[in-house]
Amino acid sequence: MRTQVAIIGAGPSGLLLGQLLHKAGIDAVIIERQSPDYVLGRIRAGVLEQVSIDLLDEAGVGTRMHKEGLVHGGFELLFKGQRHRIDMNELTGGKNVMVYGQTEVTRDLMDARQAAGLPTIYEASQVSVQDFDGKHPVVRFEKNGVSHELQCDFIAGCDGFHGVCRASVPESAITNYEKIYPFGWLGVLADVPPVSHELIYANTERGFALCSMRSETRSRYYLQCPLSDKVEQWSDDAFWTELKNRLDPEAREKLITGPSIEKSIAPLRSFVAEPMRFGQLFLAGDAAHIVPPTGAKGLNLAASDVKYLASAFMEFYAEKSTAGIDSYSERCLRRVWKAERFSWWFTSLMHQFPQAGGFGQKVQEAELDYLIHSRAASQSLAENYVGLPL
Ligand code: RFL
Ligand code: PHB
Repeated sequence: MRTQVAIIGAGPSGLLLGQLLHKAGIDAVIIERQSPDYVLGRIRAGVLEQVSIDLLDEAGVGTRMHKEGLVHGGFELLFKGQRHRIDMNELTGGKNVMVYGQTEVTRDLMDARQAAGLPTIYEASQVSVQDFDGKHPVVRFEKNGVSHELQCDFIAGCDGFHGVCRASVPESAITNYEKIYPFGWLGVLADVPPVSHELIYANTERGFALCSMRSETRSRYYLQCPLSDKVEQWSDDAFWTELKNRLDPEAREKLITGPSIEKSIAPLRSFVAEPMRFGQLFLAGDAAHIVPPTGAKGLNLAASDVKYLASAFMEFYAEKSTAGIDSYSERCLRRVWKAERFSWWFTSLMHQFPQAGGFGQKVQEAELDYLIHSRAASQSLAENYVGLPL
């Protein structure tokens, strides 16, 4: 088997890259370890920046997003029992975000790929990437017990944080930067109307809470929890009771509860691998970097990597230029580190840290107070939240 670009991973990064390359007439094969249903069953991000919206449009998969996605021009910060609105739209000169779940983005990309008859090999095992330091990289994998070899010009490592691509790079060629947070997020998805029409980020003495949504009838809520907690320890009742404890009186009153349709705990981590290119192997999305979800940047960073990578490959095939390829890592990392900084800062501001004590809580409240009363500070938050320009 031979193709121009072998894409490892059919998450949002891999599927979006595949679609953009297809539009540009570049052949790609996607190799994915899991089944399509497994990929669609992972409940993750929910907020798209304009840059991501534009890219999904460019890939020709934006129709349902524009119909069903919810445009948000602001969000609320809750602290000391009161909510304060950050008017993103006004503070950024008219910019908004779109609330549209990662599951739906993935489904739209999968449908488009299938409709175009493009090759995706699901449930591939023993995937390995080889010879990417020379001109003839190879991907080897097994499918239904049969070994296959895929020859290509380039390998795109879109295989997430636990994938095989980053792990295949010699240790001496890569530098990892990492910060682990001493808590996780317990998330619940439920078919109940959202408590408010905008997102609420809550800093409370009991820990952080987030009220988000997927539609007018489906809510996504999160609670900061100890890393040692297990999902099985959290009944639906216990979740709703704790969420109410972290909300202001009005939201507590309005909150509609119901059976959870998904419940999971995710650890929080900041991580960057540098560089993002190794010969003919390019890392994109979670394969190269992780942000804690507080700023909703993970999926959006994946989208901007893919934009740079797709245009680098287009330049190479259309103009025989390696300029885009050569500057890929540097261009991505400039944006990545800004999103890392923002996600770390917003996480630090909103969560309870075991060691911080009363002093830490007071400093957070002072910063939140500053944030809502200083236009410069709210503007900086809004500008980062809607997404920095490419
Ligand atoms: P993905 O989505 O992890 O997809 C990678 C794909 O690669 C496959 N794979 C392999 N395929 C072949 N061979 C191998 N050896 C392979 N190893 C792995 C995997 O099965 C998978 O299908 O990475 P991608 O495409 O870069 O997309 C990135 C986004 O998924 C990610 O940034 C966000 O979801 C991060 N994230 C969140 N971001 C937000 O903005 N808001 C959130 O609320 C939010 N919640 C989350 C999250 C990430 C989570 N993870 C990764 C644990 C919640 C969780 C639980
Ligand atoms: C979500 O809806 O899953 C979501 C929204 C905003 C975040 C993180 C997660 O900051």
